[in-house]
Amino acid sequence: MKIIVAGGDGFCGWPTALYLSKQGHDVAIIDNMIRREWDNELHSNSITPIATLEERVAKWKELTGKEIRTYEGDLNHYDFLREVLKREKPDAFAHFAEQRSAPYSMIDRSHAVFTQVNNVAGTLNVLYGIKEIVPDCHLIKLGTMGEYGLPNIPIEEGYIEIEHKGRKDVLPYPKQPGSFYHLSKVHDSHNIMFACKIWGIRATDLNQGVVYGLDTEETKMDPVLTNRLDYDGVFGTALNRFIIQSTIGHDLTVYGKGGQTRGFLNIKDTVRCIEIAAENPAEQGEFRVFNQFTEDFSVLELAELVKKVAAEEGLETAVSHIENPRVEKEEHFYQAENTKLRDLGLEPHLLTEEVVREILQTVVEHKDRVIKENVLPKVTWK
Ligand code: NAD
Ligand code: USQ
Repeated sequence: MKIIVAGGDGFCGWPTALYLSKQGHDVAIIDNMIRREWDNELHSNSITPIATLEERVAKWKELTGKEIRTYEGDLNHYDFLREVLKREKPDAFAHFAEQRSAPYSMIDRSHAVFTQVNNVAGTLNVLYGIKEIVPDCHLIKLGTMGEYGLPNIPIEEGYIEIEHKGRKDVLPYPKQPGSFYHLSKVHDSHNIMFACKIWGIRATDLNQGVVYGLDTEETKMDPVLTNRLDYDGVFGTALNRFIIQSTIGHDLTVYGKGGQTRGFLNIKDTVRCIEIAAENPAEQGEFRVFNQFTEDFSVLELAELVKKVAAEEGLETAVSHIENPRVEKEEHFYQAENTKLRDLGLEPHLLTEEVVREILQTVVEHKDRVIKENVLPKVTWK
C-alpha cells in the first residue's frame, strides 16, 4: 500500500514509518519538524541523540535499499498538503502530526490556543484534502484514551448502547478529557465522524494509551535510526520518565497518591497497530474507533516496578509522592475495553521486568545527556 505517515519524524511516527517500509509498504513522511523546535523552546532534548530526518532516511535506504520519501511542511499549509496528496495518491494516511503534550497545552493561553489550532485545524485540512484529492484514502488518526476521561463505568471502544426513557441508541461514548490537549483530540474525533457521515470518508480513530519504550527492531539497526525519547516534565510520559529518573538517581516522581490508572502499550505494538488498521480499512463512510492499549497500570505500580528493576541493576532510587501539578482523580475506577485490535491479530508485547530492564540498559548509556532541571514538572493546571 502507499501510506503517508504524517508526524513521521516523531516518537511514534518514525518507528512506524520504518516498520511499514520494512513490511513492503511504499511510505512517505510529512513533518514540519516543529517537535525539534519545541526542544529549543523548552531548553530540553531527547535523552537519545537523534539524527536529522534526511540522515535517517538516507541510512534506511543504505541498509535496506528501501526509499522513504519526505515532505517537510505543515498540515496547516493547505496548498502544501494538497500537493503532497496529489503527488503521493496514498491508500492510507496515518496521522500522528499533532502537539501531543498535555502539560505543553496547559502552559498558558497561547500554548492552549496553539495546540487546539495546530491539531484541530490540521486534521480538518487532512479531511478536506482526502475529500478533494483521494476520497478513497483511509484516514488512520491517532487519538487518545484520555478522550474518555475517567468515568465510573467501563469504557467501551468508541460507542455505547444507551437506554433512555424507554428508547435505545448506540451513541459516541461520553468524553471527559483532562487537558486542552486531550480536548483537541475530542474535537478532532467529532470533526472526523461528521466528515465520514457527510462525505463518505473512511476513518479509524485509534484511541491510544500512554506509549513506553523507544526501540523497535528497525530503529535498533543503526545509531542513525535511533528513536527520540522524552524525559522532561513537559513531554516525558510516565513509565519512560520513571526509568530515566532511576538512571540519574532522581526520586521517581509519582504525582499525588499515584492511583491514577491508564492504558499503556509498548512502542513495538504502536507500529503493529497502524499496520493492522491499514490492512483492514474502515468501510467508506465508516468512523471506526479502536482502543489502542494492551494493559492498564496505576502510576504507583509502574514506579514500584521501576524501583525494583533499578535496584537489581545496582541503582538505588526512591518513590516520591510529589504535589500533583494536574487537576485529576488520584484514585478511581478504571476498566476499558481493548479487544478490536486483538481480534484483528495484535499480539501484545506485555510489560515485564525484563522489558523495563532492557529500556533501562539502553537509556543508561545516555544518562549524561539528561538536563536535570527539566525533570521536575513546572507546568500546573491551575
Ligand atoms: P511527537 O511530538 O514525538 O511527534 C509528532 C510529530 O508531528 C513531530 O515530529 C512534529 O514535528 C510533527 N507535527 C506536529 N504538528 C505538525 C503539523 N501541524 N504539521 C506537520 N507535522 C507536525 O509525538 P508522538 O509521541 O510521536 O505522538 C504521535 C501521535 O500519537 C500524536 O497525535 C499523539 O497525540 C498520539 N499519542 C501519543 C502517545 C504517546 O504516549 N507518545 C499516546 C497516545 C497518543
Ligand atoms: N504522572 C506521574 N508522574 C510523572 C508523569 C506523569 O504521576 O512523572 C501521571 C500523570 O499525572 C497522569 C499519568 O501519569 O495521571 C499519565 O501522564 P503522562 O504524562 O504519562 O501521559 P499523558 O499526559 O496522559 O499523555 C500521554 C501522551 C499523550 C497521550 C496520552 C495517552 O503525552 O500524547 O495522548 O499519554 S492517555 O493518557 O491515555 O490519554
